[in-house]
Amino acid sequence: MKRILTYGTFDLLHYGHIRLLKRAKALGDYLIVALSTDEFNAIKGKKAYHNYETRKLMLEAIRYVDLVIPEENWEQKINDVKEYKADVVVMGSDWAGSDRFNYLTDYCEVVYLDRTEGISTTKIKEELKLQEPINGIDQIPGQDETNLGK
Ligand code: C2G
Repeated sequence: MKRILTYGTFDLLHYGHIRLLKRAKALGDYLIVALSTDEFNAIKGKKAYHNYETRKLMLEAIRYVDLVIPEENWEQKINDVKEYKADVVVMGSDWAGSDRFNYLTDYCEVVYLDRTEGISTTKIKEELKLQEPINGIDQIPGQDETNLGK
């Protein structure tokens, strides 16, 4: 059984995350996601919209994910690779060549998959800030003001 390990915050889950997880799982048989805790996010200078438990719940609902473990610091990766017998660590290409991951090649294969362009948690947050508040009535296509409530 080929075991894949990946790391991330996975806040406001979007199709870039899903595509990464799908392609990571396709490299093996078992996918472990080390999910950044809220405390580690603070160290990374990130504040997730959803807390760790919620982000974990959402990841565990994804068919490609077999196990979610906490990512609590930058230094745990070698132990994770050994403890979970990971054959491959997979990250998106924004991490390609990073000192945070390249040293792991002494312990396992390291694969960087193309990052999905056009989507990010930051983009979602920024664009939501610009949106007009929804008026609370979901307009059914073709429905106009005259027949509301009939
Ligand atoms: N990702 C992607 N395409 C996007 C957005 C994200 O492929 N449009 C990938 C990232 O490259 C990463 C994973 O999805 O591999 C999770 O992304 P983040 O939640 O932003 O994770 P990050 O903050 O990069 O945390 O120790 C490493 C860190 O925990 C990684």
